[in-house]
Amino acid sequence: MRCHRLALGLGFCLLVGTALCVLCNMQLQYRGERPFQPVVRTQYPQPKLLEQRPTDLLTLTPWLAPIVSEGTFDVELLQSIYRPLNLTIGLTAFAAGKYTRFVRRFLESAEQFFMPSYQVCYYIFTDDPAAVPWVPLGPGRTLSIIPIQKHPRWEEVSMRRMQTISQHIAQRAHREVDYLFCVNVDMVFRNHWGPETLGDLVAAIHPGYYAMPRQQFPYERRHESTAFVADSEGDFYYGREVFGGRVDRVYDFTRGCHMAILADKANGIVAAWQEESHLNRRFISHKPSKVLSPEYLWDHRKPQPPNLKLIRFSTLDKDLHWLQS
Ligand code: 48C
Repeated sequence: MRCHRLALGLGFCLLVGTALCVLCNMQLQYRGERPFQPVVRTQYPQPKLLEQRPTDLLTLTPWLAPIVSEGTFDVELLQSIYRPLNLTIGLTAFAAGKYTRFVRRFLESAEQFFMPSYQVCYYIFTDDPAAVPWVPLGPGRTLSIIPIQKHPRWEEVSMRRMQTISQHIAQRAHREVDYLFCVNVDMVFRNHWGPETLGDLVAAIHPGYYAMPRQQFPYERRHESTAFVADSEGDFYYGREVFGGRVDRVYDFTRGCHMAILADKANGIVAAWQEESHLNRRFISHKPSKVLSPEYLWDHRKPQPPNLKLIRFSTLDKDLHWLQS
């Protein structure tokens, strides 16, 4: 009798469940969203809770954001999930003054490694459009050269990036891309950079401070600055060379940083590491939903440590003497 009731109950639940699923899908379709798409490739290793990861690096932040490094994701599985979404990824870089000389190498390496087989919009901001070289691009990949004002001091170029990027998103990029990454131009892609990096708000751990206690991070420590960080605060020290996310989230982020920079300016203060200090302050209160390991932001002068399996994006050898002359 009890079994009979149980079977009836289960049958009823199944019926209601199916009806709810159909309704949900109808609602999703009604709102213009696609119902859940099954993953094309079904053969991939089972996730095992008790199995040690083949890496020494932390894989999850205390607020449950993934920390991306080699060995934490399956490239093919991610491709099968993200490729059908037909996403467009933006990539901004600034090339003012002598920094236009880095554009060719930057773009050529991006063509080789950055989101291959995706639609990509490169946005190069420059004060000298004629100096930006023509680089052959793959299908579905475009380059826009966006003129900016000349500034005599590099700190000014660097600081203005938050303002310029937020304005560019509001005016144009929000219509053209789904995700946007903002990176330094005097760097080069050296290995695959794919959909594992996509997230709502993405930060990259600075290669110089990943093994240090937070009290030693070069945060702005003066209370007068809006970038102030107390000794007891901070998660990772993030680099200004790489950040990104969903285009609307990058808008909020860059606009927030720009407002904080303006407030400091009004008080006659420039934060210790300019916009990097503001970026770090903001990532403490607006935590990134995905964190990139230093594989995605490396300093070529440092030897590759054993727990970094590969370097994907790193600084270039530069003639600093010539750049600063
Ligand atoms: O485009 C320029 N021109 C400059 O004269 C100085 C900096 N920049 C942009 O700012 C480049 O996109 C650089 O990658 C970026 C940040 N600059 C630096 O971090 C240099 N090491 C100073």
